[in-house]
Amino acid sequence: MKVYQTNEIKNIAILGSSGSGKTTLAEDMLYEGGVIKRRGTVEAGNTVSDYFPVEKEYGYSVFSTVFSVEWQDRKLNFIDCPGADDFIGGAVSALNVTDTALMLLNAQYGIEVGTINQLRYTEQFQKPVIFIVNHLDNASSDYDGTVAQLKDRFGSKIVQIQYPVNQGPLFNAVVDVLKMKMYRWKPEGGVPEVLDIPADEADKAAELHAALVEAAAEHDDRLMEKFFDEGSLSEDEMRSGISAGLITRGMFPVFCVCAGKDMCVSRTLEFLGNVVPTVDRMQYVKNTEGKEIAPDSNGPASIFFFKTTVEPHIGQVSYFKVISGKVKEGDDLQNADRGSKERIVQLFSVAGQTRNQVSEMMAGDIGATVKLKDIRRGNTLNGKGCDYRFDFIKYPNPKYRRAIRAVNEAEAEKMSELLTRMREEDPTWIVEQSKELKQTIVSGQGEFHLRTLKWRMENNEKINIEFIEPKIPYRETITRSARADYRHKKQSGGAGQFGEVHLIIEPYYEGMPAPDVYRFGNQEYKMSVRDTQTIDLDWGGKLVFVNCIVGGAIDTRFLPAILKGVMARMEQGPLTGSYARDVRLMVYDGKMHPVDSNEISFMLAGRNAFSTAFREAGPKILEPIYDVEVSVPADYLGDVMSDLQGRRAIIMGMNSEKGYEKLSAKVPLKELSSYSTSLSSVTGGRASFTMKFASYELVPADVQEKLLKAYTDNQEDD
Ligand SMILES: Nc1nc2c(ncn2[C@@H]2O[C@H](COP(=O)(O)OP(=O)(O)OP(=O)(O)O)[C@@H](O)[C@H]2O)c(=O)[nH]1
Ligand SMILES: [Mg+2]
Repeated sequence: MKVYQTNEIKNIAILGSSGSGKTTLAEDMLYEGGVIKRRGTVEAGNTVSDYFPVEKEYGYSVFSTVFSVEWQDRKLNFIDCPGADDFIGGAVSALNVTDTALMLLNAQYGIEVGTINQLRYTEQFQKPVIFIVNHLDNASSDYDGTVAQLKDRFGSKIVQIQYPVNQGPLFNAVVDVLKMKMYRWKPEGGVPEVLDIPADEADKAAELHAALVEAAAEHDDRLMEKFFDEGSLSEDEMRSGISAGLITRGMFPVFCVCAGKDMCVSRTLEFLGNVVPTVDRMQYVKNTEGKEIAPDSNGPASIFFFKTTVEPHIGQVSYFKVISGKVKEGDDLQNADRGSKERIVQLFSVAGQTRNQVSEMMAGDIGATVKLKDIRRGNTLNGKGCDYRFDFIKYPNPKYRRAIRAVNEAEAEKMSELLTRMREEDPTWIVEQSKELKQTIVSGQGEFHLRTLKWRMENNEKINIEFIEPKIPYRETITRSARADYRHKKQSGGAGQFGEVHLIIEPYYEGMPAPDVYRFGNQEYKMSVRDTQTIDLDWGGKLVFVNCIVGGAIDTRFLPAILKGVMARMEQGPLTGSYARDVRLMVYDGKMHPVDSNEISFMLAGRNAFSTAFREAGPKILEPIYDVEVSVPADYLGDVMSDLQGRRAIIMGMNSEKGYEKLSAKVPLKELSSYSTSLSSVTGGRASFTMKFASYELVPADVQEKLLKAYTDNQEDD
């Protein structure tokens, strides 16, 4: 492949709901571009994309696939992205290194929840979008209904470049109102006949052509003037107007294809080659210092790695975009994130797992390399005198978690190594060795997501794993003040131990007044504060430890031991062994023994006095509450709401978004364990949700009771 200059390169993400036909379209483009001689099919498992065993097994994309097509002296770099919500990570990475999004729509279903989710990202990243309506050969194909949904959502920005003359199993013709021609295919697809528009289509074509001319003129003052003067534009002028409209997201063109039969794909490639903006015309990325970095091949060399995979017989393949400068084989570069040095041994332009060697790549280009020693996804390699770093890719929060363990304990370590590697390949995996829950927790985007991990572990790596219910990171706290004292005494031969601690505890809250007078029974305790230590607990919340000892009742050198004892109890709360938080504790009295008092004595006395007081202080369990946002078609709203209410959810609000309702609620994590699966079954996969940790709140009394009982039962079993 020749070396392409920045103004000859276009980077395009292929998006759309699962099953909309992205991988099939990619196959057609590779075929039309002469990269492959025969088209594979997803069913046969022989497409260029979807080459991982798990993708062939499941019949849908799990990872994004990079491929390039040379078209009319342009290099079109495509990234075929998974459409399933669970694999959204691939689309998020792709959108951050490409400039234009092709959004496929399945003409049977129109705008789906998957479409809406991905549209949100194109909006968030302000990417130009071209809509491609596919599956036109399907009996229930409804092109006009789909366009109507688009217009309902985007109004006059939706401009048809083509429309199908017929639909369903006999679909074979499209009218293109930019070229003002009709394209007709033989039933098996392939090279179309290019015909004049037949009379019975003339009016509709003319009307849509006029709308296209007007829309194209709108995005360029010079064209607008010409349009007002002459009422028309040339094809090239229309192209430049459309291109301008694309860049500003002022226009969303609509195309038709039948990817299944490779119909109208070469026409789409032609449009991409002619009209879609090249890298140099797009918004520049910003480095971590907020500086805009122009895709200038004469600039300093800087390449950003957005994807890595591990492939049989070659190991890690690292995919990058040349952000600035150029990269050549043999270059020595510095890893800006890890400080290590790397030599670029080989450079490739790729088509799935096929790699074509190239000698050099210019700013804006997307390629791959192998045999790097120490690269991670998100790293940047720079040439001499360049220290750019980039962190512009933000992945969505996880929404499905499970504890994972190797069926065969002996394989636990290998399993952890593999988890680290898989997280490297898919950034939406979060793997946490939880010291608190004593579990390895994997969090991902959904049940499918985890199922693919299991499949890959068992089939590719031959390690059997099982998912178990993850424990909930509960917290404990107190709701009123309490006093307790404890004497630890061991004086039966050998080194004696003696320590006595008197303390008062109360719930801690920000801005509370200094400790003063406390009344328990008919006794009053006046605190005189000597010293206060405020501890930000690793698990959230605070412990405020106040020395109110008077008259040297306890020597200050024993206070750290008392605190240590209290912290031991904070780490393993008296109720259910969960972390405790938000307590203020005043040590106000005690006793020492001149010989037998030592650290261990006061550590134990402190811990036990604290436990006693804690149990007296109206102890409560707190549970993690998450903010959940569900996007659901209006007709499923009722079911989704009652399902949420069955999960102790508090509905916070609702707003409509074009046929979709956006519901926000506060839901206990405990109730969200398999929410993604049940939401999908309640709505037939037509809804999606996000979740984010919000706060810790007291559990209801009945839940507390159940948790206490479960804990005691567990203790007895041990
Ligand atoms: N009838 C018909 N089937 C199609 C067409 N395009 C794709 N398909 C079929 O639809 C199914 C899904 O196609 P894919 O290309 O895997 O869809 P995708 O968008 O990549 O799906 P994900 O990878 O899950 O996001 C496959 O069985 C294809 O053969 C089409 O134009 N007509
Ligand atoms: Mg696919």
